[in-house]
Amino acid sequence: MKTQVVIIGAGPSGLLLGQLLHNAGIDNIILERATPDYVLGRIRAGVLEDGLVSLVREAGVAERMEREGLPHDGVKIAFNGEIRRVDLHKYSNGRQVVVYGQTEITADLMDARKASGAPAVYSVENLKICDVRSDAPYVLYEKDGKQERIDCDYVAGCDGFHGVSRKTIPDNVRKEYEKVYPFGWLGMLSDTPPISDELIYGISERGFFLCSMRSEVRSRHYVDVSLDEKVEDWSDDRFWNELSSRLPEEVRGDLVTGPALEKSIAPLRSFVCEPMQYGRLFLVGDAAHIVPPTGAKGLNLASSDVNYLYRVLLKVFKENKPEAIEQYSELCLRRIWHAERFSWWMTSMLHNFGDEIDRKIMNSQLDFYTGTEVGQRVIAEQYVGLPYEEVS
Ligand code: FAS
Ligand code: PHB
Repeated sequence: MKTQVVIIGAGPSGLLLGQLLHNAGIDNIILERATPDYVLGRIRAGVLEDGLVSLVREAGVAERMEREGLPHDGVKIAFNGEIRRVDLHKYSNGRQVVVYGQTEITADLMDARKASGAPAVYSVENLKICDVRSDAPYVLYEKDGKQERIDCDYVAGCDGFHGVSRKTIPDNVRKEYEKVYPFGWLGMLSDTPPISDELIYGISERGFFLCSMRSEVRSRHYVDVSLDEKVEDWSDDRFWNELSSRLPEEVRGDLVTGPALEKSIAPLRSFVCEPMQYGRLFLVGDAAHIVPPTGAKGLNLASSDVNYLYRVLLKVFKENKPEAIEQYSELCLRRIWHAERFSWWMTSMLHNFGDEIDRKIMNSQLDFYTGTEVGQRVIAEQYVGLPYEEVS
């Protein structure tokens, strides 16, 4: 088989890229090692930057997001027992975020892929990326025990942190940067009404909490836990009691508890791989970078990579500018490092690292950045998302 772009991975990166390329008449195939149900079963992000919202609209897959997504003009931050609101709309020059689950976007993109008739192969095994330094790369994989080969012009590695794409770049070419945090987030999804009409991030004596949502009747809550915690040791009651103990007095009475639909612990890390391309292989999304979820950037960074690779491939295939690929990695990394810093900064302010003077300094940072116009602007600009650069 021959195609123009092989996309490895059918998470949000792969599906969004595939839809944009298909709409532009650029042939592509998506190869995914899991089943569709497994991909949809992973509960992850919930907050969409305006850049991602625009890209989903451009892909023609925005109908349900427009109908069910919740536009948010502000976000709340609780510390020292009080809650302060950051006016995202005012301090990002009129922009906003949309609360709509990654699972929903993935489902919408899967439906669009199926409706388009463009190929997506699930449950592939032993995938190998070959000859990416040549002008005729190819991908080998097995499906139902049969060896398959796809010749292509380019390979998009949208296969997440544990995929094969990043490791295809030789060790002596690849530089990896990593910071592992001494805690994880225990998250719970429940069909209970959110405690507030906007997200509340908070830090208490007992630790971090986040009260988020998926709709007006479905909530997503998080508390930070030590890395040796096991999700099976957290009953629903234990989770709700811990969350309640971390909430400021003024909202504690508004917490509605209920049975968990899903519960999981996610470790926190900052990670970047440079460069994000090697010959005709491009790394996209979690395949190249990871952020602690405190800044709601993971899915949104994947989306900006998709935007850049899509625009670069449009130059290659529609304007006959093969040299356009050279700018991909630098374009992505400029925005990635800003998001890495913001996510690290929000994590450092909103978690207890055990050092008393650190906590006092971080509370002073929270007081300044939530209590002044200039401080709110710094948070709002980054939380809503820095603009995408033009692709030349
Ligand atoms: P993904 O990991 O989503 O998708 C990669 C796909 O490639 C997977 O379907 C995988 O099965 C497939 N794959 C892997 N190896 C393959 C191979 N060899 N062959 C074929 N396919 C292969 N972000 C936020 O913004 N907010 C959050 O709250 C948040 N919470 C998270 C919680 C957890 C537990 C995790 C792991 C991540 C979280 N993230 C969050 C980040 C997350 O949303 C990612 O940024 C997002 O899934 C990135 O999408 P992809 O780049 O498509 O990678
Ligand atoms: C979520 O709703 O899952 C969520 C929201 C904001 C974050 C992280 C997770 O920063």
